Formats: sequence, C-alpha cells, structure tokens
Amino acid sequence: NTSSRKANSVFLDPSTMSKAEEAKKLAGHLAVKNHVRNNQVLGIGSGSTIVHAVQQIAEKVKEENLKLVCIPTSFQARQLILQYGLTLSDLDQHPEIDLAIDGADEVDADLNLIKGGGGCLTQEKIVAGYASSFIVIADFRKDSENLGDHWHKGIPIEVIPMAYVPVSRAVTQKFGGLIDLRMAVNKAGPVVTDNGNFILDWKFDRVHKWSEVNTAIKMIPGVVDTGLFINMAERVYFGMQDGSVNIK
Ligand code: ABF
Repeated sequence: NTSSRKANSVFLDPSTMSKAEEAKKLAGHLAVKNHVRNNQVLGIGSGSTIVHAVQQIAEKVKEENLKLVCIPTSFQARQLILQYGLTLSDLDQHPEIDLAIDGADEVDADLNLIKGGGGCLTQEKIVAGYASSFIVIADFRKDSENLGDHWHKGIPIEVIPMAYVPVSRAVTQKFGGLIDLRMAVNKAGPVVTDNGNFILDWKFDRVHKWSEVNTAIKMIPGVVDTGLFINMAERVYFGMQDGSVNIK
C-alpha cells in the first residue's frame, strides 16, 4: 500500500541512508559522552548504531583510562566488544548492569520500542531489564508517534521452534494482522537466533494497547519474548538530518 511504500522509501532512499549513518554516529557519540562513567558495568546492544557507540566507548576508555566491563546482547555485540579491546563479561559475574545502550527499530511518543529487527530481542531485553539505566540511540527515521507509523516489518516474536505454527495462529486469532516466519536471506531455512529459536514477524494492522498485547503474547506457550520494549527506555537519543541530536 501507499503508506508502506512511502515508509520504505524513507528507509531506502540513498541520500537519506547516508544522512542516517551520520545521524547514528551523532546519537551514539553523545549518549556515550553523557552517560558512560568510570567503573560501570555496561550492556552493549546489537545492530549498526551501537557500533558507533562502542567505537566511542573504546576511545573514552583509552583517553580517560576508564575501567569498564561489557555484557553483550548477541554474538555480534560479543565480537564488537572483543574487536575494540573492551572487557567482556556476563550476567553470572555481573548480574547488575549500570547502563545498557542499544538501538531500536522504532520508538513511539511514550518511548515504547520495537526491537529485534536483527533477531537479538531476547538477550537485548534481558540486558536492558537488568540495567539501572537503559539508553536508546537511533537515527531520525526511527522516531514515530505510534508504533507502525514507519516500521512495517512488524513486531518480532522469538519462539521455540516446535511451537511456531500454533503461536502464529494464537497471535493472529487474538490480535489480527499477519504473521511470517522469518527466513534466512537465501530462503534455505528459517533464521535461527543466538538462542537456537525461530523469529515470527507479526504485521499488526492497527495501534494496540502495547503493554497488554505484550503481556498477552508472552503468556502464549512457546513464546520466548517479544520485540516490544514497553516502559523500559529511560531516554532516547535521535541523531537528526541537520547534525543535531534530539534527546527525548
Ligand atoms: C538492535 O538492532 C535491534 O533490536 C534493532 O532491531 C536493531 C537496530 O538496528 P540499527 O541500529 O542497525 O538500526 O538494537
């Protein structure tokens, strides 16, 4: 439909994409400057925006001789932490996180998020959930009034593989919309998460009460977690097209 074509063009237009790359960097750098302090346990998110934040964290560690410990939210985040020479740890050793920083696919006016476009939602939610402070970094394309205004790939739901069909039916019977099993790029099989599970992408057809929907979906047997992050983000840094950062 027209609105989805319009929204996709926002994400795919080449000049917008290069501005978005710059915007991700601005958001990541400012969030690190404002929130990262010595002796923190940090949660490191996944995706492309977090790469800029990690680069900045690594610089800050060198310049200010900081002692930090990093907890990854995915295999990608783990590799990133190692690549930049930061200290890698886990929740066994550090069950309390001071600050988690992560990207998002869409942010609404109440700072509710859709996450999991990269398939790492469950570990991202665990890390954000055990952090005293959860800060989101994003480019201007992610800023929406309502979830679904710009992000048309739906809400990711991580499921235990044997249950993906009944979970799909239960979600659409209760809340409408359409559901797809996320397939690998070569379509040879489903995407398998870092936890060995599948991802369903639920394309919802209207605005819902997201907190209630999230709780109800989580109660469906076979669901591991959803990409709805309700009332979790403390602050969101949006890098803007004009080179500024809008903090919400
Ligand atoms: C992770 O990376 C995901 O939860 C979210 O889907 C995605 C955002 O990616 P990017 O920073 O590349 O836009 O945070």
